[in-house]
Amino acid sequence: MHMPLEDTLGLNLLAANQHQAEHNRDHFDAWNLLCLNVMSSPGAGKTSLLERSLAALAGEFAMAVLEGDMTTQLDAQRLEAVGVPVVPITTGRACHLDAAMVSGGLRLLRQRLDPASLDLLWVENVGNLVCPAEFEVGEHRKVALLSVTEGDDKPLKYPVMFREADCVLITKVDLLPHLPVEVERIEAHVRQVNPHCAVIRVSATSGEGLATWHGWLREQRAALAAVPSAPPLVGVA
Ligand SMILES: Nc1nc2c(ncn2[C@@H]2O[C@H](COP(=O)(O)OP(=O)(O)OP(=O)(O)O)[C@@H](O)[C@H]2O)c(=O)[nH]1
Ligand SMILES: [Mg+2]
Repeated sequence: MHMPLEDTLGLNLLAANQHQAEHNRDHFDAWNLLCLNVMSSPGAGKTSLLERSLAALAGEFAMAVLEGDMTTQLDAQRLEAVGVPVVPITTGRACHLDAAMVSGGLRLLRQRLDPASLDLLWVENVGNLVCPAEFEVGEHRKVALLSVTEGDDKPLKYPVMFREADCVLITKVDLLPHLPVEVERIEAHVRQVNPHCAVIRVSATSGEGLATWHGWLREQRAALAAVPSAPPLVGVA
């Protein structure tokens, strides 16, 4: 059977990305560093949540951020202001981060600090509900945000990201009293495509749900720490 050329190229691209992603993960494992890939459609509240979580967890975990954005460094500046090291990754025309871009970001991060001194590495992906889910970057956990303003049908219409997610955060729940949407229906649709992920309602504005979200993070960090660490890798990421 002949496969169209564009399909073959697409599969090669994904296979090459997967290879690099596994290489990145080997480094994260050797550094005993939990890497989280934070994804959502534009404006669902990734940076706002990170501002709150970085500030809340700074005394507990050593953290850094790789900040993916197509053109600006606005989000990187917002997160630097919290006092955490941030490496901006400008993707240009690309609508997602890939594993090679994250590897490049890691090289820049290593000029500033020793990643083995970190507990958590956050990757804020480019705002897009489709493409980031197709490209692993070496993360241990995928966190997908879905704001209540997006409507309750999005998990069904854009299932890949929600199917892959380890945790789905229903964001901006402070706005629920003003919207014709039922949060239970959003959650039911998430469950329909992914029965096993954690689903947590949060608001970066009111702080609702943040304690539960941070509890989930602590569990993931503890689970990684419980795995015996890999032997140190030589060479750059
Ligand atoms: N009411 C309310 N607004 C929020 C909340 N979280 C974020 N916002 C607002 O939503 C808008 C987008 O938030 P960002 O944190 O920049 O969203 P983002 O997902 O990082 O956006 P991109 O990086 O551009 O994809 C901003 O105006 C925020 O103030 C929330 O919990 N409640
Ligand atoms: Mg952002």
